[in-house]
Amino acid sequence: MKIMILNGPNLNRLGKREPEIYGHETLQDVEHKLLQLANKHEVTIDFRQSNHEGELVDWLHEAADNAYEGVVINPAAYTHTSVALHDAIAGIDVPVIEVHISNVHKREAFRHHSYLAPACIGQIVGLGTYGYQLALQTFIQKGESSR
Ligand code: CA2
Repeated sequence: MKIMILNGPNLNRLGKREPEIYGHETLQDVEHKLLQLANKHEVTIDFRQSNHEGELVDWLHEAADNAYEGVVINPAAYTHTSVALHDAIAGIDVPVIEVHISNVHKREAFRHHSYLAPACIGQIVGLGTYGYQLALQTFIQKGESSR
């Protein structure tokens, strides 16, 4: 099983500032934990980050064209702005789970709306970087129960 894990703008800076909101882990730490989980289940993960909206759109298309079984995406600020990412997710057959490290609903009003959520199978919010593990675990379980 192949799962793509996508991270949007500025998440390459995770762990380097605002630890009170996002914690101390870096994106590399997050990837490392996900790899440990994936390896236990013979799952391949493809972990990527981009600061460019179009690149994230291209990767969603790639997930569909290359028969990935799921995508986990933290779209970061594009969550609240991107019709292009909504349309990309709505236009592929691959199930997508949206993850946010922080509880966006406890923050500024502009973070309360997600353009992507209606196109995703689910959303995990406010559980820190553990949200990525929960999302991956969801796809692992889906894969194992469909065998
Ligand atoms: O809580 C989340 O995961 C967010 O997707 C993070 C985005 C924010 O725009 C969303 O509203 C919620 C921000 C990503 C930037 O993250 C940084 C973390 C630490 C240092 C610098 C950037």
